[in-house]
Amino acid sequence: MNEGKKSAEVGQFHKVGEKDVTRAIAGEFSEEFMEYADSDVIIVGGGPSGLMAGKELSERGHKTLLIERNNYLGGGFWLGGFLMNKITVRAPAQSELDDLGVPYREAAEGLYVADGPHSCSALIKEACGAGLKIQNMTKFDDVVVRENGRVGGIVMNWTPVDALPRAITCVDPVAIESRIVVDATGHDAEVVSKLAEKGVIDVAGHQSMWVERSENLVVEHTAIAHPGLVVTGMAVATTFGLPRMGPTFGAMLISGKRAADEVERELEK
Ligand code: 48F
Repeated sequence: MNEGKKSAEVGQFHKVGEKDVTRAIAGEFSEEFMEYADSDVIIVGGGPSGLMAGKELSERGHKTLLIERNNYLGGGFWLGGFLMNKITVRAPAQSELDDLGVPYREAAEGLYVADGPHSCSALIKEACGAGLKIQNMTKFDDVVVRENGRVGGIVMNWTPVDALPRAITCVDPVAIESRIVVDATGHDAEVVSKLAEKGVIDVAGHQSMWVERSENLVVEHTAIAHPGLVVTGMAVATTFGLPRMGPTFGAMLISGKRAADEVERELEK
């Protein structure tokens, strides 16, 4: 019998001190933090599009770090809409659920419905399994710029620090570098909007809902938004003034894949 299994069965855990637990966590975290302070790709936002882009890039061997402001990953993928935890995809995107091993049912011709928690956890598992590294509870604050305004990384701070009123604390953020940054922050398109604040880029704002058109358009427009910056998911609709789509997720998953292709083309230059 395997020794670990035997110990757990009899309730005898290995003797380890509190300091060992602390050192294990802090040591592992700082080693990874040091390593990924210089990445091939930084993805901002851990919703369906960011996770899919991260899974693809990691599978293809690119050193990729995903930043997420929340404790949890998944963004809007846990819930479909209106606090009802079923998600939909339109054909042909059910093949993405097949690839993730998620069961679904045909609700109407070409429209498939699946369980939100099952779909979201399967994507997270695949992304982490592919080697994607995650920095959660971390909020994107600003971009790092290089020659000709090219994006060369991000400025970030811990979410709890960022949430504190300035009157209580002022803690400078830190910056990390990458060859490409991906804006996967959903409706707010936070990275693109930060460049817009400085007058570097225009943000059109997304249009009213029109599911028939929006999914195709979001995938088609998934591209470089500015040198060094690729945009994916709902951030594409906000950047380029496309209609929103509501609780259907096929375009988010396929846009994430397309973003990975765009990033790869840039990395090869
Ligand atoms: O919103 P979100 O799920 O974006 P997405 O991948 O998918 C959109 C759909 O969920 C849905 C839809 C179409 O089906 O309309 O809304 O485009 O995930 C965005 C993630 O980015 C994180 C946020 O917490 C969420 O998990 N995020 C947003 N701003 C920041 C951030 C920030 N400043 N720093 C770090 N993470």
